[in-house]
Amino acid sequence: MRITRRPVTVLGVLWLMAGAASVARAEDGYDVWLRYVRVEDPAMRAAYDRSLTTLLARDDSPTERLVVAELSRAMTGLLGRNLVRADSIASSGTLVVGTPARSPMVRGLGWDARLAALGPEGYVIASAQIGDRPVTVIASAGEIGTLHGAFHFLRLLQTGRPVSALDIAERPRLDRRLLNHWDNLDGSIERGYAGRSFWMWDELPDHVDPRVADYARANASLGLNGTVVNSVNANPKSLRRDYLKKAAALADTFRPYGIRLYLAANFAAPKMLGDLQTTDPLDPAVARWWRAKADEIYAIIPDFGGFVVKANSEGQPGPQDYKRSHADGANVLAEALRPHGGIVMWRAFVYNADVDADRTKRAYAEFVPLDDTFSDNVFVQVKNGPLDFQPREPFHPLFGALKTPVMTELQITQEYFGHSTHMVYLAPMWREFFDADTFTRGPGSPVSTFVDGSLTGERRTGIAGVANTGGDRNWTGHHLAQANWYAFGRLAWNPDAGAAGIAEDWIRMTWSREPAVVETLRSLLLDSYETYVDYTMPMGLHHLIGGDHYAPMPENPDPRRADWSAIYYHRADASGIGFDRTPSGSNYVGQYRSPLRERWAAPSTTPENLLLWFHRVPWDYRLSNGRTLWQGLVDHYTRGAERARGFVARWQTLKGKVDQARYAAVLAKLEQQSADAAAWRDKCLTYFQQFSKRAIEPH
Ligand code: GCW
Repeated sequence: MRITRRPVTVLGVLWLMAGAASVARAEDGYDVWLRYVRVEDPAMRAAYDRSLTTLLARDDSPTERLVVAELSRAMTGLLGRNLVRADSIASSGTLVVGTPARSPMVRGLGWDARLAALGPEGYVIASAQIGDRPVTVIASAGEIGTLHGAFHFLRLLQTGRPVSALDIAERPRLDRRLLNHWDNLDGSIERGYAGRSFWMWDELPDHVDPRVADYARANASLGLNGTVVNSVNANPKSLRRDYLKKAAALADTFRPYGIRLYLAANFAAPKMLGDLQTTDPLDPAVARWWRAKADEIYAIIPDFGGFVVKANSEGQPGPQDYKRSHADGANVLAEALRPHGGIVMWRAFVYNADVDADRTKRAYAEFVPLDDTFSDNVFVQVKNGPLDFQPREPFHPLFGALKTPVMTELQITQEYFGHSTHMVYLAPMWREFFDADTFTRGPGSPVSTFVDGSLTGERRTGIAGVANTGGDRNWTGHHLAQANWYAFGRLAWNPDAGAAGIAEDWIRMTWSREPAVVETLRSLLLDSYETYVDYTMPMGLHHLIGGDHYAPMPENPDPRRADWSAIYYHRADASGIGFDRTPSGSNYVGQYRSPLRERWAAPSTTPENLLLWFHRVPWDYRLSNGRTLWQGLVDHYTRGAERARGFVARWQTLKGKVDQARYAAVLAKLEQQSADAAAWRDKCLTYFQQFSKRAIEPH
């Protein structure tokens, strides 16, 4: 390459200065929401300068070093200067960080009981007075809590919030907050749309890619505390000694960030790794194999979290291959992990078209009778809805039904949401899920209270998000899809957090604190979920896709299995459309408690956004707004496609207000989304019109 040096012109200098003052810094999305861009607002600057002069924190342990490094990086970015390190409180504006065990200053505050109540991951961030000096304290019973607290404190600065009169006490509402990676050992990622796996198995354990630490840092900033590094469609090799050593290198990198490593286990591993003739969970040799395997794992990874298992699901081996139950299967692994404190997350994503006329019923039918028979370190891992991460599903009837601890599974990667091409902010959907009333203890028993254990007094709680990250420079393919990783983490910490507030924090940290940017981008994000539902699968339609799970394919008659097709779900013909799940149909509604089962058994008392999920109705069925069902479908599809088109113009108002590189990348994605939305509308309406035989006349 030939490099020519050009003299710097006056114009060039002016341009550079203008650039420095605005947003021209080159951005590629790698820094996610931890960009630490200079605080420009003079009043804010002055306030932060007063509150933050000195840092009193130890850096003798790996986690302490991370805290100090993070604060230093952040202050250098946000304030343009580092804090002065001190070992006593010599000036106003000291930031004190630590645990009572390691910091005499924190111990001296007498907060031990309060900190203990918040647990080793929780923290207090408080303005306090030490001697006659005003200080800010970030304290926790555990070092990981100080890391979480530091990230929370930095969020306040990044989002432009005051830090002078703080009194924050936080503890995670859920105990286990995991990402599940569907990464294969060959580097491919099932349902991954952001490049290849960044674990780089081939290079492990000798070389750990620096991205692994950056990933752990991003997760720690959200308070996540675990990660399953391999796909639930598990290659048994991941349990082989050489792969365990590779996993250990990842675990070592995660550890100071408070993140534990878990693995997906293949149920047939005892056989497939070549040792045994059977994997029958009741065979003593099989139990011995798992015990030895667990002992081996903990010798290599002392804080190993446990196994997630996909068994007897979509062709995966499982205990039913030996006529044993899911509980028999889960328990043999659980007993092996028990002495070491590990858990089993046994997935409830099971269905069997040969048995059920409606596959959504299978998990409940299978697991409710087994409740009470699982070992106490088994969680049943349940997807938010009973089918498979569709744009809109009712909450899975196992929420509120099981006594066995439940691990909630959400999907962050946009398998059914336009992959990494469509902007769909998923927090509003997750909010809808958490807020849904299960009626487990009468009215006012939302899913969130079941998930966090407060409804039943359950202490064993957890949530897993199927990750949307990959080796793409910006991690998630679409710059705006980072918001879903972020939102998942915030909701895992507090499942009552609001979708709008999370979006606003994320925008301020990731894009800009300028009100026009915050407003525009927040409204775009918040509109995106319902818009996506409108132009793809409104009113409770589902699975109108083919093999790639991306393009509209309502005509899809999957020859492999009926319940992988689209026609099986919409059932459109001349008389109407929809899946009858009432007592006169599959009676899936019978799996819910009263009054839901009665309410959802009649079209008139079913929310219209789930109408065709529960009912088969004629094309002229009257909606609450007086339009017919057919007209309603036309309205939804039309509105969705129009809104998606409008996203482009709304985004264009941000030109020059956000950095050019990300601006252009997002614009290109939104243009594609707009075209795809029109295609969805046209494809679905013309397809269904063959049956409805009615005109396409939007309102
Ligand atoms: O969502 C579906 C996906 C499969 C996935 C499966 C599961 C990992 O299409 O790719 O397999 O669910 O959750 O097990």
